[in-house]
Amino acid sequence: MTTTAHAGAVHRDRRLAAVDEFAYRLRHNVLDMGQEQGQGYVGQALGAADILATVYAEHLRFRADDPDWAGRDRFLLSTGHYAIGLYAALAEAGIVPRDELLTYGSDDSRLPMSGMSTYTPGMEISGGSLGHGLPIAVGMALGLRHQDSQARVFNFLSDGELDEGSTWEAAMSAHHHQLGNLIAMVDINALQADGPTAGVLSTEPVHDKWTACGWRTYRVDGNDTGALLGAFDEAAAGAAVRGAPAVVLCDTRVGKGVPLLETREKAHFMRIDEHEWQICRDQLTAGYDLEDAR
Ligand SMILES: Cc1ncc(C[n+]2csc(CCOP(=O)(O)OP(=O)(O)O)c2C)c(N)n1
Ligand SMILES: [Mg+2]
Repeated sequence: MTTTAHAGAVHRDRRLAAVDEFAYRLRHNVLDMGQEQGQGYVGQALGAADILATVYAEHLRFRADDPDWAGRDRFLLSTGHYAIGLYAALAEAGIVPRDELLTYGSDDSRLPMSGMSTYTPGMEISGGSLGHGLPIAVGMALGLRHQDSQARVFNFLSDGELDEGSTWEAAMSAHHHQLGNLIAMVDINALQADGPTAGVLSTEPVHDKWTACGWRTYRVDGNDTGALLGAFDEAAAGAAVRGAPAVVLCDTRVGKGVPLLETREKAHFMRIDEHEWQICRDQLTAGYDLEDAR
């Protein structure tokens, strides 16, 4: 290996370690918040933790002490029910104080169970009515370009949102307007409220559909941080004020990192018994230590 190649490999290892650490802490935050309510969308947040960690630790430009900084990249959470995952990431990013996470879902908290932009710093939109995130992202990306901004728009969607016609209208218009400042990601956890995605509405071949809409498309194992980092690096490297938008399709596992929850039957909205939370924490920690030892 040449010296330059060696330096590059060391740099990549460091970045990967930062993402893994971020994701691990994020997952613990999710368990802490989930326990406060005893239930919630814990499985999705654990599954999407590696995606959120990759974006927040390595790609998103923001100022933790000034969440409304005009030059920030916008992170749009379409799926309001994933808010618990975003709060966990915002705490690791330094935008929300970690102590505040324990107010999750309680009266007067800035961290309601479904994401509200007026309540939470770093929450750009009030998602939750599925299929609206990408259309809003298109408008924002257009608006930023009109303002000569270099900021990019990141939009997080779920696989259930691919059932929505508005998502595909937005996908086509992003290409039409050549929104190269738009990077979307889809959490393909193969699950929806009514059951497995494949049974509710078959949306495959998803890769081909985005490509046909004119997007630069990447599909990766969404729980493999090396693959995620590579895909987001490429997506971001090709980003431009004008050009093809990019999407990273991420196949994830609900409950990832906590075997007890990975195999849960009712996974969309999980009820977790009081005695199980510590088991979840122990399993998460054991899995991380094992990875570390390899
Ligand atoms: C427009 C709209 N229709 C229906 C719902 C009700 N709903 C809430 S979550 C959800 C499941 C959507 O699929 P996905 O986000 O993939 O589910 P998950 O992976 O979290 O189980 C649905 C249908 C909604 N929030 N918005
Ligand atoms: Mg889903």
